[in-house]
Amino acid sequence: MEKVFYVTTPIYYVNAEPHLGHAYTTVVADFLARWHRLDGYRTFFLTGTDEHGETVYRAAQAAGEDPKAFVDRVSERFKRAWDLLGIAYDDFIRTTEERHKKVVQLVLKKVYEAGDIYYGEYEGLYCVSCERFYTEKELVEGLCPIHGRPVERRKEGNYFFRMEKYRPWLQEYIQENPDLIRPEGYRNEVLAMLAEPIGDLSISRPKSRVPWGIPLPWDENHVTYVWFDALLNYVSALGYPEGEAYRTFWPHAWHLIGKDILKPHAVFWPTMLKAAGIPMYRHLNVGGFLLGPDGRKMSKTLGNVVDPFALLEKYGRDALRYYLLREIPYGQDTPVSEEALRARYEADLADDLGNLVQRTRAMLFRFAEGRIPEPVAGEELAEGTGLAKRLRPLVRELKFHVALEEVMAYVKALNRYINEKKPWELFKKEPEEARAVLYRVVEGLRIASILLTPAMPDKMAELRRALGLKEEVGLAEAERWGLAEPRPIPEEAPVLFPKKEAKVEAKPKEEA
Ligand code: ME8
Repeated sequence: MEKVFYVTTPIYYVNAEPHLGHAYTTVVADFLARWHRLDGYRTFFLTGTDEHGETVYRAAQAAGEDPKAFVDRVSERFKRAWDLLGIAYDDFIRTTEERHKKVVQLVLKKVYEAGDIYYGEYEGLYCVSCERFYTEKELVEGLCPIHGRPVERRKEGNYFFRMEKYRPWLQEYIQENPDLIRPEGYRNEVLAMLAEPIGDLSISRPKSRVPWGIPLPWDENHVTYVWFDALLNYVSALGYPEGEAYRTFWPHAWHLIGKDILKPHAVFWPTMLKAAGIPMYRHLNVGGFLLGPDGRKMSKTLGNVVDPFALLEKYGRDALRYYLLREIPYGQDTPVSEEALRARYEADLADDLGNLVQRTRAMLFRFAEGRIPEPVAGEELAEGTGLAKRLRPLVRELKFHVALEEVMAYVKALNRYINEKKPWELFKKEPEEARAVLYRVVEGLRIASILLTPAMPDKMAELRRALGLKEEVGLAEAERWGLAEPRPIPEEAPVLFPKKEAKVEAKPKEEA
């Protein structure tokens, strides 16, 4: 079977600046995309911005800007953040683009003509920040469970999608595909939701109240509800229904989301797909929340966000990427702070990995004439060639923190190997043996650098340059021993992870 991989992030609302929570989900997607590319998969990585809906419209009004000018400006901020983080997406979709609007209208028409959309009156409790209605039961002490804000009682004429009709099908589908929603806790949450009626979904808003959205093809007085619009980005970007990319990648789709948007992705989206005759996605991967300095979900509404731009400037993109992937067990709520980032930086990156490169280079100059020595068999360090095989399932099961821990344990083993073999003593009596030890360490670093590339693409390229290794092309090269060729290493190389001087705390944004 051809190896194909399609990964998506949520498309982010452009009502405020990107923060570390958005960065996290996007870094995970980028890591997965790079990992699969390195492993020979045909890969497509999609991200983008969600630009319609009431929240965005109100944010534009509050900024005193025309909505289109506003979304253009904020969408650029997301692009800029992703550039700074080294996010190598294949496409960036914006829901205000023609290519997307066309698909939303096509799907609406299809579902309408099939009789799954009807007109009715809706009354309920609405959270404007979430862009959704809540039932009494879902509220926490009468407030929105996500934002802790009062909800509004609303009544209006809407078009409805017959979502309830598809509940038995969806229940069965999730039962039969136990790995559809991961980690498992979230799958159980969804099954619990589906154990009771889910009702029909209001999919339109009167234009008189929300003039910012995609008009319904059969009724110009209504615009499409932002979720019915936004979810379709995952297929519109691939050129649904005819596109070659759609046919190739859609059957392999992995969605990455935060748990705040579980219901739209696990309930609305599958029933929409079913009604439109589009096959299901392959996996819904659900991340937990990054918690702010106050221990609550980091969110722009709560004002406790950590600014990724400041951390990027101070620690560099690869250290930030590494920290997020290494520290956060995927799916679990995890506190994040500059202090913890700094601790990882110093221990894992500067002391273990960076220092290993420095001392290896120094010894190559002292004992091997500044060259990679002649290849020799691997001894115990050859176990590094088995790492790729161990990491593949860990990555596919979203255990990134364990995968990175394994590679870093190997890096520690390389340091220990040097300490035990003491090339500086060996060199006096058995210079050949000293060079053999150094060769093994260089090989170990070559292997580790390949495995760490999806997390730290720039630094690992730098590491290979510092050791005179050639650019690697695939994970397969991490599975073979002895590929480092005897040749000179560069005289000069920058320190990979310089130690940081001053200690500064990450502050909530408004204080920064
Ligand atoms: O919900 N911890 O957009 P959004 C971890 N437009 N992840 C976090 C986070 C946190 N504290 N805060 C945000 C929307 N995220 C819709 C999506 S998709 C068709 C439409 C991440 O800007 C996480 O991935 O509110 C979450 O699901 C997403 O940002 C929500 O981004």
